[in-house]
Amino acid sequence: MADCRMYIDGKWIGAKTSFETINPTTEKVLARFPKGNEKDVDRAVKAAQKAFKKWSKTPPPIRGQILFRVAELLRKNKKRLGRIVATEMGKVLPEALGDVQEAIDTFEYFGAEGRRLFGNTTTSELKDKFAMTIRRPVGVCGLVSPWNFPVAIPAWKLAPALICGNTVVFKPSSDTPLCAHELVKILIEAGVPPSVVNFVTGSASDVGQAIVTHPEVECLSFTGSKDTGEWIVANAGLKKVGMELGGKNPIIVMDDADLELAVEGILWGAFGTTGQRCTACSRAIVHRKIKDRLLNALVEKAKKLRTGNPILKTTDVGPLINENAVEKVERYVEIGKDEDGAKLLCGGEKPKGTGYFYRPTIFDDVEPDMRIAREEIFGPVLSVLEFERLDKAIEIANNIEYGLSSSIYTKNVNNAFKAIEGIDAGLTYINSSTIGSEVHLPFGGVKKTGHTKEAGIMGLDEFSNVKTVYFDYSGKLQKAQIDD
Ligand code: UN1
Repeated sequence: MADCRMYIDGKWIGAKTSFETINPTTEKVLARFPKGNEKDVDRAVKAAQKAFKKWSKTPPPIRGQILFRVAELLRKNKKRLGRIVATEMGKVLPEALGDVQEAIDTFEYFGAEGRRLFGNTTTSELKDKFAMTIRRPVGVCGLVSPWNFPVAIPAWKLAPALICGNTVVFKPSSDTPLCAHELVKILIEAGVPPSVVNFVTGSASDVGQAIVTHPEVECLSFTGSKDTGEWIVANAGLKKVGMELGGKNPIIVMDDADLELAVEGILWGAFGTTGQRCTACSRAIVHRKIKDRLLNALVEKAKKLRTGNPILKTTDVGPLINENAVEKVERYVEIGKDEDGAKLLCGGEKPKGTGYFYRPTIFDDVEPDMRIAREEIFGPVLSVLEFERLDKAIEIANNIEYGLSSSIYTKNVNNAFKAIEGIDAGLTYINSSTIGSEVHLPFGGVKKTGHTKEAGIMGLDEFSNVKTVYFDYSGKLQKAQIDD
């Protein structure tokens, strides 16, 4: 069993105590990691601060070359890393390889930003005066990442943070430290200078809290639960904070939709990654006229999905991340069964044997105000709701506190545009599922999902400060708003 280390101030180091990362398929220990503490965070922040001076002055195209090398090494190691993702996180191998691919794309995208990092130039009200904006690094960034995209989401944060000239303290989820560890090793091999990236493992209450409250951390980027996000906002003081929190993402299916396509999209959105994406489809809002037909096909296919070892080609749905996740799903299934009127169509149980598995589960006749229609379950549970008019479907879609992803299946272009305009969400897909964003487009939500955009050009905003520059070459005092 691997005994792994943290990476602080350019050195791999251990700690007095450790914790274990578990394979959710076998429930066996995969690796041991140091349980870092406040002191480790402080050393990491000080090291990052020291490294900031040089790194922030390194020309962005040179920083970009290092990011390209990271992408290259990720590509070289894609198969190996994909297997680690599938083993430690539990998503099926093709998706695990996709996770690594998303990281490759991200490092390439932001590597190329080294030759752009555009600001704006504009006019001035006054003569002989020039005005522009430039991007400046923020400083030491604390990156706190989740387990569900254990390579891709750290990449979403690391790549833009580094290209903008920041140095970082990176705390991975304690459920997937091994994936993060492999990524950090690649960053170092690619030539990221010592102390520019510091990697501290340990609990949220020790390491996470110390990062969030550290006075020298200027910027925080967090992806995870709403409750933790709220705690961070309340405790981060005046740091620049980026948040990507939960979702309860709807797919609306109109009576004019291609039903086969809609069924595929719902299955993929609800049960891909075992429902453990912020973008997972957890509500299907279906037109009354076609609901029975759609549900027959959906339930038939959901029943056929095979749970099992994510490495095997014969597996469609891998395990949940840990025992707590299974308990949470079980709790919500009980809530669903107790909610007056909701009908369990399939699933609703744990298959026998080892591993944190749960059968793909569908509830019909769910009403918009039921808890299973409003709260994030983060597992393979789909609630089906019914509507007759599109404006009502949009109202149901919006009847939640989150606003991350959404989708509509329709052949009518007017319906599509009404959904684009009407649904309160950061993403709306037409005739495809709620999952599968691409790295060169902004990703993020509205409402209680948080309002940060990651990825795409807007992904730079989280990790840079815009400076406005006025350049007066008139040689005299000119007064804006006063002089002609
Ligand atoms: C997440 O679940 O937090 O759009 C991220 C998608 C992926 C990213 C999901 N590209 O489903």
